[in-house]
Amino acid sequence: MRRIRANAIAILTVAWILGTFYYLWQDNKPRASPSSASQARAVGAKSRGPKPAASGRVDIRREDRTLPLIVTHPPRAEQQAQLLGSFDEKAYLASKQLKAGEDPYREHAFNLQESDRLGSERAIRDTRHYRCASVTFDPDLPSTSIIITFHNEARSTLLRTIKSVLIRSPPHLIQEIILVDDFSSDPEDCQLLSQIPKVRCLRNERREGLIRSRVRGAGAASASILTFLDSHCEVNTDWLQPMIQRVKEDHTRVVSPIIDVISLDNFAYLAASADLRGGFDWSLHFKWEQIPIEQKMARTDPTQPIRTPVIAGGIFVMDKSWFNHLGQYDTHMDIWGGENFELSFRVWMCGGSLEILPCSRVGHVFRKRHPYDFPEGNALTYIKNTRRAAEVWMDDYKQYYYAARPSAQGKAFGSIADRLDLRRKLNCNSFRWYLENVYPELKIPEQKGTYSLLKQGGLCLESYNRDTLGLAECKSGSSIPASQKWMLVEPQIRQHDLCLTITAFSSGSKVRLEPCSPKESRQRWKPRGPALQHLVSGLCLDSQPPAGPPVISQCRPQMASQSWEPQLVT
Ligand code: LR7
Ligand code: MN
Repeated sequence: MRRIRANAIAILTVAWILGTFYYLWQDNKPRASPSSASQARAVGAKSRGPKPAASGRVDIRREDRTLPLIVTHPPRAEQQAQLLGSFDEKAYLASKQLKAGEDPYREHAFNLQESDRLGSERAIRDTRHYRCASVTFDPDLPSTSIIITFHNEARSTLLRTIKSVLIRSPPHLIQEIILVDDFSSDPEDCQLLSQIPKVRCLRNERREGLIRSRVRGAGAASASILTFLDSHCEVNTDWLQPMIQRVKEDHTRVVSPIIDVISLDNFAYLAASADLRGGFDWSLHFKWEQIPIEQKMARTDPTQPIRTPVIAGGIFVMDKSWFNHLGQYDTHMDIWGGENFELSFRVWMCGGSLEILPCSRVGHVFRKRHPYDFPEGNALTYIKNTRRAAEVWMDDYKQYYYAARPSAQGKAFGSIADRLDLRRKLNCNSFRWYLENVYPELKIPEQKGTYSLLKQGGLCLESYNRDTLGLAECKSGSSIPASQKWMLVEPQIRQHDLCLTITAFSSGSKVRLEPCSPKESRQRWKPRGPALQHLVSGLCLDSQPPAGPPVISQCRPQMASQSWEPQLVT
């Protein structure tokens, strides 16, 4: 009897182990989505990636965690005709090819020869996490107007952008593709493309820059959702549905894809990391940065959106009435730059949110220089645009922008009255709210030359270590130790990145140093006469006469033990 029971337990254990392995294997197995297969069938076979096996299918290594590339035959002639209408693709491309001996980088700051060689479409690797293929979408997603502004874009990259959209999007989701030709030298670059079904072409009478051009495109859009793209992109498998889904669920979301890299040299399509979000430094320079570690740890599902403090700016989806309600763009910004900060601050501060959707991937040709001219000069234009963003949205924090970009001071930026009005009308949050709730990782810079001693008679507040503070004889000149130097940046009292912090909210609680955080209410102080009052508890910094370790106690600013005379250290 005992033996039978032992055998049964052994069999059950083995079955359980095998079952667990099968489950894990299923979960890790790369799967091809039906839509990626049918879509790839419509795509040309000019892949420069790994060679397909006899089945036409290339197996990507498991660690890649992406879907297999499916390379099949180019679309049949009738499919092509349906897609392009009367448009003569060959003639369009042939009339603008690179001439022998010409520098292929000169005109567009990427290798035009390679772009032309690729032609108007090609298969690209599906760079999504394999789990994206099993995400489902509402059957009744609303359609979108695609808006592409361009100034002297190469014909082959522009056409590839458009065709990738037509080929890799469910047709019923594409209401139209609006091209805004920002006064390119050859009006035919745009005009000829409007022979493609769904493609419309608007041409500016003069150079406006991408900001006013996008506003014009958005104004002409007939769909309820706007999708902005740069003019040198290739959209990837099922790029559109995740973005429209998120915006349909909540119209205040503004969403971006992960932006893959198309090499400016050989046009290889390279997967970008899925762990990045948009950030910036105080000079308003955009950068990709790692998702904060706590958020990364909390991400159990790789298909989930990533909250981002700012978007790169060129590729995003936004509800049209929300775009209009929030004030479109600042149309006094010229040519290029800064509009992504202005839009990002505005969206967050005025009740919306920004996210990157990892199941949506769009390739973009990143360049090292601008291939076009700036009528007012590149630097001045960037300063004008970012100054407008800082002046309207950054409140007192704009001082850090000016400190990081001293050349911005005194430069013209026009009137911002209408944008300030807009901010008031929309009843937006403060920049401090944005820093605390959206971008606490952006550290307040230390300002040089603003250290003070905090004097009480001949004694000075000193930190011996993080936990122990006291009063010690004030030093002067070059012998002042760092432990006596305090930076008074309201509401914080700082020593480098440590802040004077109360340990509890009751009278008699000790103070110590803790890493500064704009969210931390135990670090907020305010001068009250000669005293330093903790904002939330209302209690004052007190050295417990005579000269004991400082605590907080009921404010009696006239008392010597609560009097802290700041003395600037030069
Ligand atoms: O005068 C102009 N008129 C235009 O229509 C200048 C440019 N443009 C067009 C241009 O043809 C292109 O289609 O505007 C688009 C953007 O110009 P790019 O490609 O020279 O800009 P970029 O890719 O270097 O810059 C990024 O930041 C810009 C800040 O103003 C814009 O927001 C771009 O859209 C944005 N691109 C992206 O976000 C794609 C990902 C790159 C990153 C990071
Ligand atoms: Mn671009």
